Amino acid sequence: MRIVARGGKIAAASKAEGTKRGHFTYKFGFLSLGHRIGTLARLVLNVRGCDHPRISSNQRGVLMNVNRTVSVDAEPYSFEFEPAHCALLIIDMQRDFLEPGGFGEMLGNDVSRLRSTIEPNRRLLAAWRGEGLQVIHTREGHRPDLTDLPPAKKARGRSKTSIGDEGPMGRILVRGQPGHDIIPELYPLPTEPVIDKPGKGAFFATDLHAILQSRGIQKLVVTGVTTEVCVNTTVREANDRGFDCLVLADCVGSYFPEFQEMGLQMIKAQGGIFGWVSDSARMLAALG
Ligand code: C5J
Repeated sequence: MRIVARGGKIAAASKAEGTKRGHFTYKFGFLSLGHRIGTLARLVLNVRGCDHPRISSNQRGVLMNVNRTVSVDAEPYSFEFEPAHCALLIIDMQRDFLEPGGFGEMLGNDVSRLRSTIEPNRRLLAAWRGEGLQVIHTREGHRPDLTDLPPAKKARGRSKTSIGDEGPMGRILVRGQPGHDIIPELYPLPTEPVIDKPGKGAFFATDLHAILQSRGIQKLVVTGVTTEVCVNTTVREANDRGFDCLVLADCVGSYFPEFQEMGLQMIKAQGGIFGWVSDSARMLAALG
């Protein structure tokens, strides 16, 4: 068992098996000394009656101070957040939008423009999960009976094959179909909420707002696709509801380079009219 104090983090790591040093075993019954110290630290740090944990335990058993302030280099100026009150919101990283042979490609789009976001998202997600922080995923799609699909959305585009029809990966943007699911590289953990949204914005006709409020989330780090459609719509909805959003440029993608550029410009313009823009390298550096 080792206890490490590093920067803003309080770390306690213990081996699953009792660790023997000479003849002394640090494991007592079914609780290791590491667990006991972690519990004590939680009690001490929560003594002021905070609703949300002041420390959290990540997947490596590391206890980190999630109430420290993290400052990320961003435009138009630094984005600051307390990890306990900030969630990573990953928008619509679905097979039909990103995979070759899916609905996006069927419409004539170059999916490689979206696929370039997978690796930065994967690294960010691993680091975020590693710190024990909150992750929420969204998927755009509809009920199998299409009762939540507005006729206007169905008709838009005048495409021969549209939402609800049989597509290359099952019925297009219908919940439960293979193409509607999230790509394997970023697949949600069972503990991570998945918001099924019928619209472009993640707040419209969903329980996202209630989830954020119940978890004490005030700030969002937003990634996913597409930059100018569901990412922008969600950031604007969040902004109007009082949330601060940071968008990571290399973790959001568009089929159209000019929309990628302008979609990000529009968020950070006028002193951050909708939010902040940075990238995954600067976020990872800030997480430390
Ligand atoms: C689109 C989305 N582009 N997730 N959906 O239709 O941005």
